[in-house]
Amino acid sequence: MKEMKFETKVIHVGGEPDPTTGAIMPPIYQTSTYVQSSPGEHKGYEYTRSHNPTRSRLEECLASLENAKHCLVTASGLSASTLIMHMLPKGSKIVCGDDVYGGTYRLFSKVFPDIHHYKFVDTTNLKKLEEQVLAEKPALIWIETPTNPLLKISDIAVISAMAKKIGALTVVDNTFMSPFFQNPLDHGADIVLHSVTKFINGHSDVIGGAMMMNSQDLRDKLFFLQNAIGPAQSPFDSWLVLRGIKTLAVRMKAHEQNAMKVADYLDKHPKVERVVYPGLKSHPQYELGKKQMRGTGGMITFYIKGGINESRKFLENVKLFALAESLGGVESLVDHPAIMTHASIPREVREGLGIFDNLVRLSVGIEDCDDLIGDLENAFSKI
Ligand code: P1T
Repeated sequence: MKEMKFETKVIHVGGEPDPTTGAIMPPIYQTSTYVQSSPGEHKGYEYTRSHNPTRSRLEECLASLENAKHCLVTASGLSASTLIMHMLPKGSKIVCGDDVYGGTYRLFSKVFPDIHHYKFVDTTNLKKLEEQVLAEKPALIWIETPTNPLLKISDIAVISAMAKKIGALTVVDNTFMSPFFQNPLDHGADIVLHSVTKFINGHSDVIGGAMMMNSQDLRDKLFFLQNAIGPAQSPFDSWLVLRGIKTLAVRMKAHEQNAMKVADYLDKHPKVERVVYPGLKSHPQYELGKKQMRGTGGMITFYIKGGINESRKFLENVKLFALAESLGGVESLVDHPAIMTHASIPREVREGLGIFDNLVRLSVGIEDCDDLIGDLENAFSKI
């Protein structure tokens, strides 16, 4: 059969009817363990921390969406990141993008600094990055692209090639684009990581993570650690993601359509200082985005004219946009990175990057766009 298109894979890979009953929806194997006929003789499943048939279906689907040979689904995005860090020999050097999710920054700067050495650098500046990589000789380069929350775009192909030259691994956190808009392994990355909690699940009812890779060796090392350390996703959560993922393609198109209109609206608004959205020509890496992404996604960051008081007024008055951490669900969310998702980054570091008190992040949902813009307009009128 011809290679299936994305819209078909999300529904059919891992979504095959149950062979024993014909049930069109896969069963939830809500079990912790599996019966063995003789010690060590089983049907490939021993214990749900290591394997579960519902999770295996999700892994099969996610691997196909990232054009990967393997996928491991974990209990959260951060637990996937943790496993990658445990895979590196003690004392490894890691070059990490300077603008990453606050929880990733916290993990690297507060949990692992006694084990590894981290350098946070601007991975959009390739010349400077190359100098730093050649000087540091890191074991791993970690990029989020586009970044959370500033939506900076890094060149996956160039950075992966740079890493390969010195024998380093490249990890790309692809959470913001989802596999629908970007496939980092196709550009040379070694591991692609997702917070499944976000667009992949899409319904704000699951926490999960995933790592996709082509190397059997990387897969085996990470699988060993997942089993040994224990952050496995529950069968019910895997089933919910299998359900949510079926609409990933239609949802991503709708997120993008709405986000483009909202970005245009904000761009013209007299109370907005600056809008950052990969679909706006004013985005500093607009051309690179067009080269490595198939779309521009549902995330927008903008600066309100003023400071914390103006931000608070705006955030207290939105109604459809819920003021909450997280992103990527069908419903629109709004976040204040400095106080909420990126609070664990020290103020001077945060402000050095451009995460000020007047920065607002939108996860544009798939509601009617006029209703969303009406909600924003009403909140702006209260400032
Ligand atoms: O929340 P968890 O599933 O553990 O995923 C962590 C994570 C990893 N990578 C990126 C790019 C992320 O945005 C996140 C989680 N982010 C939020 C909760 C947030 O509101 O930004």
